[in-house]
Amino acid sequence: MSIDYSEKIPNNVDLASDRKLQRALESWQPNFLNWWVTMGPAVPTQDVYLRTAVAVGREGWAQFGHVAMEEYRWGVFLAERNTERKIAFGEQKGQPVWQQVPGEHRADLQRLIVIQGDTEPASVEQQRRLGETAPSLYDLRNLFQVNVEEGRHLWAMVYLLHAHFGRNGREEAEALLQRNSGDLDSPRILGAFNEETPDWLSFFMFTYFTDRDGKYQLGTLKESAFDPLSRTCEFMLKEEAHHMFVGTTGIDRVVTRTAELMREHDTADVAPHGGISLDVLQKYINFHYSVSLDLFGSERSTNAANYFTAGLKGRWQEERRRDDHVLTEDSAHIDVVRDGVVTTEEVSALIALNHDLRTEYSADCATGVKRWNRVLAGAGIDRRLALPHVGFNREVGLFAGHHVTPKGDVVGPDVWEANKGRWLPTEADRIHVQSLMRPVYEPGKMAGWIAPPMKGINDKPVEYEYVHLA
Ligand code: BYC
Repeated sequence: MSIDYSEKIPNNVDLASDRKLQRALESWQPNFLNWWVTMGPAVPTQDVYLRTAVAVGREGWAQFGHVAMEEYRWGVFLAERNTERKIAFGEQKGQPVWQQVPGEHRADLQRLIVIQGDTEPASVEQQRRLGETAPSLYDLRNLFQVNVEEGRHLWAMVYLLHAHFGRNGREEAEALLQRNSGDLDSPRILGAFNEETPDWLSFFMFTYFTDRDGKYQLGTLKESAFDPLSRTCEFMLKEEAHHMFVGTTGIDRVVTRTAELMREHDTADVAPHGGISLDVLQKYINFHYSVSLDLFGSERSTNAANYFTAGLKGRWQEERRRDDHVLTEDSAHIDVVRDGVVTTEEVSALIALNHDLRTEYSADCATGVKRWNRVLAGAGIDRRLALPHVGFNREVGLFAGHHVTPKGDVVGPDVWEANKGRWLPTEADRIHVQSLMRPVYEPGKMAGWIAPPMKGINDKPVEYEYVHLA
């Protein structure tokens, strides 16, 4: 079914045929719009060149055009239903997927949907003020694109809560607008979503590392036996790809500019020349990667085992795995700290599913680092960037409570304290990065700490007027 934009809430779920649900969502809509105005992008615009979903099929699913933010339309879009779809894993493997929530899995499914839903508006809140210091109109446009789509992903989860979880679901949908990133009394659920995104380097790191957790978590929920959840995640993943593109190419461009400045001035200390040094970039990588690893939960998790066995949450690319998809007989190795060193421990594969997902994620993160190092090599610079050890700076899981260096050595609190400033951004680093954040709003112009992108959006030139400011 195509998307009907003449409706108050554009959708491809035939909302008009369910008056009660339609009314419930229409009564949530003003609260969402109010949240967007108070917590969404702070910079006033006339219009922004945005991608809007117009269909859910493979080809031509989106259209581009300048849109006034007051007229932007968020809607409910699910990937097409496959009536043959069967559960791919767990104890009900091979049975038809569920169109309704089974009573026994109601609480767990609701929890997963609420956690997923909570991250979406959180990221918009974290990024609220970035528009005031965008390095170019191209980047400002990308920020809006990411933000409107995170807003739509919130709609996706709210639709599921309203359509399938009754009064409880409606209450949770309200609560999604009431918790706020960093709020002391009512914070967002997961740690990384209460951290600030105070500057554009943090934004690119966030879209590279934290949005990538989104990709992996959505990938596992796309496998879910609860078909509406699966279909909504499938479509969300389509939109998500651009968010990671923003992160990958954003960091590419910072590395490129840093390399240029290093060569031009023959020094690694590019700060006096308006750049971001490789040392600082490495520290930001260390921070954002470690905080994002915490989002995978504990390496040893009975929750994860139960979700899998019940069919609620699968593995990354479940259907491509060559095993029985039930895993009751399988084992896996996870990293643990024992007797002051990092070692591995054999556990049941089911218990290790968060670890499995995290490992897939880490391998994906490494591809970006390779890219950035190619930029450095191409510029004739010997220094390389690297991901820190998975145990570094962790607050969730088996490494929490241990001090692990970026190289993977377990150290005492004294060594940690003495070296923390070499491994993680210091106040001085953040102040320096902040000092570079000056808005550049002239079409085609770039801030001095970042190289221009290779090309513009949707075949438009880089100097295209992507945003008309108010
Ligand atoms: N912070 O068995 P455990 C995205 C709690 S990002 C605080 O280890 P489980 C996006 C946990 O609740 C993707 N608490 O974990 C990106 C449990 O508490 P209870 C978001 C945490 O349940 C950028 C206890 O610790 N989606 O989309 O297997 C921009 C032990 O839990 C944390 C999802 O996460 C934490 N980090 O796994 C926009 C998918 N981690 O119940 C968007 C849905 C764990 O004992 N969520 N705890 O009191 C899940 O699949 C899982 O709930 C988790 C945790 C992966 C988060």
